[in-house]
Amino acid sequence: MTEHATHLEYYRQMQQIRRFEEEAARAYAQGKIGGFLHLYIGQEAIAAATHAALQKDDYVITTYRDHGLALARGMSARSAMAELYGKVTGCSKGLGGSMHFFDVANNMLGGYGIVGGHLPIAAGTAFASKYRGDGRVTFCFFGEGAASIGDAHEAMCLAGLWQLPIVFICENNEYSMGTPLERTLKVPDVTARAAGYGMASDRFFAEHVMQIRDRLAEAVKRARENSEPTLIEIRTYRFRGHSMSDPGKYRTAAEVDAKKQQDPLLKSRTELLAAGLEQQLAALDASVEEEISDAIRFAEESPEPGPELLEATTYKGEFAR
Ligand SMILES: Cc1ncc(C[n+]2csc(CCOP(=O)(O)OP(=O)(O)O)c2C)c(N)n1
Repeated sequence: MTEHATHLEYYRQMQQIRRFEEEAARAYAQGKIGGFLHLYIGQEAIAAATHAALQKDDYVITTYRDHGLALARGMSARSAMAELYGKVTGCSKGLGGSMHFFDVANNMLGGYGIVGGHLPIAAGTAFASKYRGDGRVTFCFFGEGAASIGDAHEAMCLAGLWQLPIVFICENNEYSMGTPLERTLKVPDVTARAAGYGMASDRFFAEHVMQIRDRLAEAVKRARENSEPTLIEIRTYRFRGHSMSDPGKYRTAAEVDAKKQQDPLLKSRTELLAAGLEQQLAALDASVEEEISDAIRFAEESPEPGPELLEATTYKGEFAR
């Protein structure tokens, strides 16, 4: 594949996530989606780069801000949107909602609402891979607000001690809800901790989808070939509030506008336009619009889960798919 064709593919992925979430936000405002809704808008390049850096059977585990990574791993927009709508056709049969996306077929193992609580689970999947010798790599995402949670420390201690094939990725979007990072971290460099865990580390700003892919690929190689863990901190920014109920009063419009100028999705679009790929971009944009409209239609027309799911999902563990 040429460099342009690859870039176009990543662009489509980022655009799909952006448009999916913009329409989800609209449906939420219309009262069609309940519960929480944490948008990933501004951070899409990390999801697209993740998928590019990983193989199909590698594991991804993340926080409640999970739509982008799920879509990038291959979850259909239909399944994702139906989950937001609480419909039985959703990835978690409409019982989980926005924070609890799960997709066994694509090795996307959640979607967790407890800050930092999923890091030990990720260490567990990486331990299983090492034990089985299956060559899989686990990617575990969390925010800088989770970096000081006890579970995060325990998971990283064990990953370093046992040299697990895992990459811990702190998506530092500068705020934990409304709290800026200088009020949650005495040492703002999260990767300074890697030495204490006996791990390699990397730290960079999310500037371009290709750059992120290449930096992630270095850590994947370390994990896959040598079973060595890595702690990565990616500086990024969310353009929307923490969740839909966040009025965002803790930051100025000027700050958000300045960050939007550095939007990796916008950067890719500008570059692809400069390369003369206007027609290809228009075709991709149109196909994304069609996909998202179809997902909304599908979600709206799907039935809600019924009481027959109660037993199966509570007692028998037949829920996996
Ligand atoms: C153990 C725990 N404490 C508090 C909360 C409430 N809470 C939800 S999100 C959040 C902020 C987390 O920020 P960060 O880790 O930086 O991730 P981001 O939302 O920025 O992606 C908090 C405190 C929670 N869900 N779990």
